Amino acid sequence: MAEIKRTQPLARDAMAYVLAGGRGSRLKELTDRRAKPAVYFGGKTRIIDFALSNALNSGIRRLGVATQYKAHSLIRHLQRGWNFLRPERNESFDILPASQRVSETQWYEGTADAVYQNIDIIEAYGPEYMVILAGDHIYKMDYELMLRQHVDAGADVTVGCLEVPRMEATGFGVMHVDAKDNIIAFVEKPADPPGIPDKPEFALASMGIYVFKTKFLMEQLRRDAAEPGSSRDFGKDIIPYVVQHGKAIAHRFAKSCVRSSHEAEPYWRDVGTVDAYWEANIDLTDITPELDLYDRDWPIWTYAELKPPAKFVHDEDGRRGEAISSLVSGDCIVSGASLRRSLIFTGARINSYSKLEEVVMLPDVQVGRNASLKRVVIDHGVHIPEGLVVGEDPALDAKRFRVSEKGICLITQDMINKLSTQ
Ligand code: ADQ
Ligand code: ADP
Repeated sequence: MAEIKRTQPLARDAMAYVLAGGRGSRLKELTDRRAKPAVYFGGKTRIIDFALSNALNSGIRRLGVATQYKAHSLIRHLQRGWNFLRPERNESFDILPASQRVSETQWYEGTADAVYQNIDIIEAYGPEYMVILAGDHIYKMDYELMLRQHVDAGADVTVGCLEVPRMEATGFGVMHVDAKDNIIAFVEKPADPPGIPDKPEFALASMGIYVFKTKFLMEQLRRDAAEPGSSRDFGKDIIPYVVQHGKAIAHRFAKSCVRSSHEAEPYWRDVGTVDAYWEANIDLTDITPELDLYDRDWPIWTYAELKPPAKFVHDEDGRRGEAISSLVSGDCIVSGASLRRSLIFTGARINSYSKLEEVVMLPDVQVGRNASLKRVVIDHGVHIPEGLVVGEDPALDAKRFRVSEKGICLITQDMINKLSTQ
């Protein structure tokens, strides 16, 4: 009789290691006090919840998060929301701030250093595979399929990739592949990105996510650490080296993206600029958005306080509090104000005669009476004064607030405080 072999998903032997130390400076004041992975997205979640939920939904039960830049808000979120994995079930969750564990330098030098400095912690868990993830993208992906391709191909590294318009690829690692998706060349952030041979207007861009066998990765990190002049970075150092000296393969995002029945196209967004951030959030107000947050097969976990439901009330003059084509989170009160195509995080108070259109409002914002806000992003905890009008006079908006290329206004409390002195 044939022997029955015990098999288990590769994800059970993997650790997901999320790089969450980057600043994300193109998000302007939204990342003045918090790292990009801690920025709110979609009404309840933060950006990092997507990579972590993907790992969890893929079956990975060991998670590590390397933090660095302005990490307090991120660490607080992780501690409150993600600390449920249990060592006695062979699970782990580690927050790994840059802390001079190995080197003399205070910070992680580059993304590879953010793993290298924690080698001992990772090796103590003994995962067979490492799934290295960026903590700053919005997407749903099953990493088990990427692990499977890595193992089946006998690769040294597997790099997640997607097709992007060629001229948008200057901010990515760009690769050349052969017919079997072996990576034959990799250039980090090329000024003139090479196109895909049969699709010259597109380039194959690295998503900044990698699968390695742990043993191989650690060898590479130790080798790189002894390399003078290395910037200790995956995109600049480790990946180009392995492409040249080993077997590197490309894993197409389209193969393992997880889509609900509503989603037409694979969804991946960087949300790295105020315009992209505003647009991706406002897109969620569409009738059938490109990203389905209501997908019960692939839930995006987060930390959320238990709060009372959102409430819409008539004001004392009988004016309706209403929201059309909008997402309104718990603990919000909309009183005699009207909202259209807006996304409101928890704890908002929006008062009479105010009109909001295409507004992304982070938690705990208060809007005074008679305000009129169009195409804006409002930071956490801002108090919008009575009668403030934004989105009607571009020249005036530019004097008072941060206005993006596409004319989206970003409003922070510091900017509001300065209004009274102008
Ligand atoms: P970049 O987008 O430039 O390129 P990078 O700044 O290296 O990304 O950040 C990658 C991830 O690591 C982010 O999640 C960031 O928060 C985090 N990070 C950055 N510096 C860190 C540090 N010192 N410690 C801990 N975490 C840190 C990378 C790749 C490209 C690829 C793009 C895709 O190098 O090849 O195309 O990601 O977005
Ligand atoms: P979150 O990102 O969780 O919404 P906040 O927006 O309240 O948090 O604050 C972001 C970060 O800035 C947190 O780390 C917080 O401790 C810090 N912070 C908040 N207000 C101030 C302030 N007035 N001065 C300095 N740091 C602040």
